[in-house]
Amino acid sequence: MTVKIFDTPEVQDFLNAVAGVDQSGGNDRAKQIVHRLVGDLFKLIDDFDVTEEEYWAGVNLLNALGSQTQFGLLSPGLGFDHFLDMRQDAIDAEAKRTGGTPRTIEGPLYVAGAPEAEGFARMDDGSDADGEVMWLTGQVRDVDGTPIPGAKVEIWHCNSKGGYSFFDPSQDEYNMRRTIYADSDGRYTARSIIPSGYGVPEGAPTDVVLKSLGRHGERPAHIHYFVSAPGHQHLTTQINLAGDPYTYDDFAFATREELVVPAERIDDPAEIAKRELDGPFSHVVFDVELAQTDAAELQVRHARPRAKEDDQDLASQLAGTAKV
Ligand code: MBD
Ligand code: FE
Repeated sequence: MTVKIFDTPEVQDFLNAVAGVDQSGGNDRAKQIVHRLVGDLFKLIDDFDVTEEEYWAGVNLLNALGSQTQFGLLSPGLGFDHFLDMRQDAIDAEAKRTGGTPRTIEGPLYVAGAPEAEGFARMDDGSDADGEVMWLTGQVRDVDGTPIPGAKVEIWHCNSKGGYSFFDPSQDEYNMRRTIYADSDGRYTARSIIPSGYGVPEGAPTDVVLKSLGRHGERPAHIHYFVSAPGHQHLTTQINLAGDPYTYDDFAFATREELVVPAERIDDPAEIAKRELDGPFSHVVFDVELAQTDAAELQVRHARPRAKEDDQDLASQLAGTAKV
């Protein structure tokens, strides 16, 4: 087909009308972005001769994604979360805010309001019979190596089946979610279980998109962190456990070399007894370095709809309904 209408004055005028360019009300940035976004899609329809069937199948897919609150899941799958990280890295580099543990994506499964502890917390409720005990510890320091006592370390991860509490209603509230304030030496320690990898639910709209691209929806075993302290840049990151088949093949593109951490199996009875455990465990060490900053807005996590973050906010409540 040779029909190409995008560059005609009729379509360009139409696009301006669609984006409210000729209206006095509304928001200028919204107009500019909608003009660009809709224009790019009009052009794409023209260039690829998108059929009516294809267009309405696309609309249906968007409805399916929305009805299951899966855009927060598709977003990392299509690389948007990592692309935003690449941009933040470049923004930091331009501002000469270098050093510190690298950031990587938050993902859609954080839940605000986890129980708080000082120095040490047990994160799992003991109900996961397949879970192998994990002893997770590290020190929070600034980029000069000085420990940061009282640093706030928020940790969340899934169980041995890949399920996250809250989103997986079979688990207790806040299972494997804790906030630990680092001790006087900047150290935090958690007893938990080794998480398994995560897989996008089979047949879900996100899975449909990935399959159409010949891609899988698997993530390696990983543990999420928010780390913050006054005078330091807030860090959103994750560790990926070494040796997982998906460590370097993450559908969410979150793996960074510096964040791949081994889980070391320990069966020395003295080490077991020291931690008051019943048997062998896996030791995971993750030290964190935070960049310094005086800018208050860089010391806190950016706003985003998050489960239980704000019970007055509908977007926050909606984030908790994700079928993930
Ligand atoms: C996860 O556990 C996750 O961390 C991301 C980014 C996407 C889906 C599930
Ligand atoms: Fe995750």
